[in-house]
Amino acid sequence: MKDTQSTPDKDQVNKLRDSILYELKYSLGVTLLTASSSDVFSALALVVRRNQVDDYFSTQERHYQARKKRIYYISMEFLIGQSLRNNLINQGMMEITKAALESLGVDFEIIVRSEEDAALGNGGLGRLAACFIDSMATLDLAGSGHGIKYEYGLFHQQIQDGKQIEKPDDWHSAHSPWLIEHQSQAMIIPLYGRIEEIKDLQGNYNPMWMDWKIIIGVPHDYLVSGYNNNTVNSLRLYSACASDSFDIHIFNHGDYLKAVNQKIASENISKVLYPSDEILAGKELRLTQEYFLVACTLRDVMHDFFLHSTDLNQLPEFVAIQLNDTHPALAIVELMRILVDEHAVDWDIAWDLTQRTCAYTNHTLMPEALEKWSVNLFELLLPRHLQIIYEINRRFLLEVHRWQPERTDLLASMSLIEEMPEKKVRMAYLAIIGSHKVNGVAKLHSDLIKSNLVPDFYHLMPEKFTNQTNGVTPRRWIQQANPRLSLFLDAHLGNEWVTNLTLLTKLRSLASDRDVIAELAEIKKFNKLKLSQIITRQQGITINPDAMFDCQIKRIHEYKRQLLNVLYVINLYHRILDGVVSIAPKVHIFSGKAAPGYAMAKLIIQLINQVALKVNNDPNVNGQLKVVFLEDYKVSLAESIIPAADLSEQISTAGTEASGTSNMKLAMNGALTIGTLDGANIEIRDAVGHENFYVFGLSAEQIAEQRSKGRSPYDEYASNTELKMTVDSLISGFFHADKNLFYPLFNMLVNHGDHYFHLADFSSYCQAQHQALTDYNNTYNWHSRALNTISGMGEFSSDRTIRGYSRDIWGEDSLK
Ligand code: 26V
Repeated sequence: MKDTQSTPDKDQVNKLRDSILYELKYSLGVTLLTASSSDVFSALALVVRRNQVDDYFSTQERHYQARKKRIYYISMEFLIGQSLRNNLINQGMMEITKAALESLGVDFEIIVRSEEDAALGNGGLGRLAACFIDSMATLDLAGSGHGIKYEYGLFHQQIQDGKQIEKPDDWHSAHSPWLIEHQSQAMIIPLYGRIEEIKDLQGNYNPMWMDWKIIIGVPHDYLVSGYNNNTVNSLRLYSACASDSFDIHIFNHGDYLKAVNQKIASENISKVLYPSDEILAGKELRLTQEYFLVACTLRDVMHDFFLHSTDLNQLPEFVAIQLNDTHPALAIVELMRILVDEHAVDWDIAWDLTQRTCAYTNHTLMPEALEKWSVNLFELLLPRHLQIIYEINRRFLLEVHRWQPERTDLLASMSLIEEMPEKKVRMAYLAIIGSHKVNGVAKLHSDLIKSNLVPDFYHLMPEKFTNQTNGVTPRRWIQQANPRLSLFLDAHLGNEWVTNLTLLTKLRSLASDRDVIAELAEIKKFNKLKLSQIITRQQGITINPDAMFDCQIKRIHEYKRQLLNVLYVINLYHRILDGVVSIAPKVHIFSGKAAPGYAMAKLIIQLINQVALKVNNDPNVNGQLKVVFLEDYKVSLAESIIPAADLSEQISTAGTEASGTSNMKLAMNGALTIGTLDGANIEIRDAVGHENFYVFGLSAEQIAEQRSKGRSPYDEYASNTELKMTVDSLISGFFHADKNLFYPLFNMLVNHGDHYFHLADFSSYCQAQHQALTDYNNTYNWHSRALNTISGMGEFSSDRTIRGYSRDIWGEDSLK
């Protein structure tokens, strides 16, 4: 069942309609009359899945016959969002489905919107993984994602009295029509236990991992369709299930209730996704999750490999394992254990094979986000793996010594084990030495990895370090999110842009065509009207759709500087009240979640909401300025905000945002950017033209210099009257009766070093904002620049990124 023409074939439509009715009746036990929207969604999804299954088997067979190298993308997070619309687009079923639902008298939009987001990720890192599996399938790579089937995804955010409240996200995965459970492929994962130091028959040291407990991993396949190419790959999500013999001793001793309790505890492993920025120290469950994912994936890796070969020396020819951050870095150790302990491969050979198979992507320079796990915890949970890590480290430090015999300090600073204050395993170092490639996610970030994060590792093995600038899938972020823009692109470029995004450059020749610009302006207006309706529905705030929509949508974090944005809003508000400025109407839209334990980020949310309350209800503002905080940011909400944005806020302190990906999504949809020279912003600015990017603030180099020299935020505050007035209003009672409420923010800025340089960048930010607002008055010119922005964004497709990984890291040559 595929769309072959724009008006779908009647027989095909009827066939699809019958299939939907069949699934409603026989899988869901309802009739059309009694079915809810979510029943119809499930029935339709089952039909779509059936189509995918056929393509899946033929793809697997084809890849197997071609002896293609298999790519295993291991990630603790896959932020999928909704799948129905995406699968209909990629499977070429959109028009038929619309017609079939219409013939049933069912509203297509209502059905699509009734799907719950699969929020198995925190933010950029998880969404990147989701874009990558889409691109791997579209490029017909034999690439699968491997993750955990969390029962609870990222928490839902509610705003009560301006404050964030977290609610559990039970996404009913047990009933998801997209997941195919494979009980018959369940695998046994050992944990805990002890090491018995014994010798084998030849008298060689042969330690045995004994008395372990058992967890069962059950794989679930979520099918991933490529765009219009009949390729279907999979995302394998493993859930943990207790074994009857989880702790055989307790059962044998007859303590039934204790044994059952332990069973329940072991099922907790796949219960919930950890929110990022949570302090992980002592979080045994998180380390267990990481090992569980790695152990299950490697069972699959070895199983698939042995279908092709029994010669383990060929492993790197058939297998590439990509580690999405250090979270799955234990794959390196698990692979060593499998090779050395289970297959008696010589250590040096095993190490060479492991390095040639694995590669590691770093996603952050923030020291607090670098994983370190206590040695004691390792000892308890994974005693054999700890031994292997020690042996890897012993050999590595010998190499360091041979490299720089004089520099004895390196033996401590480069060791996989941090000694003080508590013994810990440095996961990033493990990932670096166990991989043949280490990549950053934007040029600046990749340079900073080499110069600041791990310079000694870089000098020891410079050939390992590379860059792969992030990208996003145009199927979801243009075609699905912005159907009108998509039609506009089809009309002016033909449909090929969907898989060859660099064709967007052809738009440049249209940037002075008044009709084309009017068309683009109309599309933006339509998307803004739609978003205004969502805002009114959710917040009861009315928005002028002609106002400039200024959007900052991402996790709330001090380094991303939502606070800088609010300070500007406060300043603008004061200036409107003072009658100093009369501005074009403007709406500042924020959306994003703060980690539940991150007090400062939560306070920033509260500040945004208090400022919104005051500004939106002040008659003196006269609707010139509105502030909106949209609650419960998620992929599906992003799809509504992004097409409606005029200005994209990418204002992190230079040198802190590894890449950013909302910067790409917003620019592709025609927003101009206001931003710092950070992450991928630098490459975006070069691509879209400097005249379409409002750059401001200190550079990463200047920030580093000021950090080492020392600066005085207090002087910056005291010497700038505009800034002082703005910052003082945090504690004047202007925005909240409790003057002390926002004192921690004031204190952080003025007395506690303003670690993220809000005060230093404030004036330059205000200037850039002012320029953008002035320029917005020239409507034609603005939309013409929006068109130029879109035309420059071709290189930010995740297809380009995946080609880069294939070529430079995976050695997969089918794409050449
Ligand atoms: C840390 C932790 C620690 C606590 C447990 C859960 C958890 C989950 C994630 C993280 C680190 C997150 C790192 C991250 O998301 N980096 C982002 O990666 C994006 C994709 O490369 C990139 O665009 C963003 O700039 C970068 O912040």
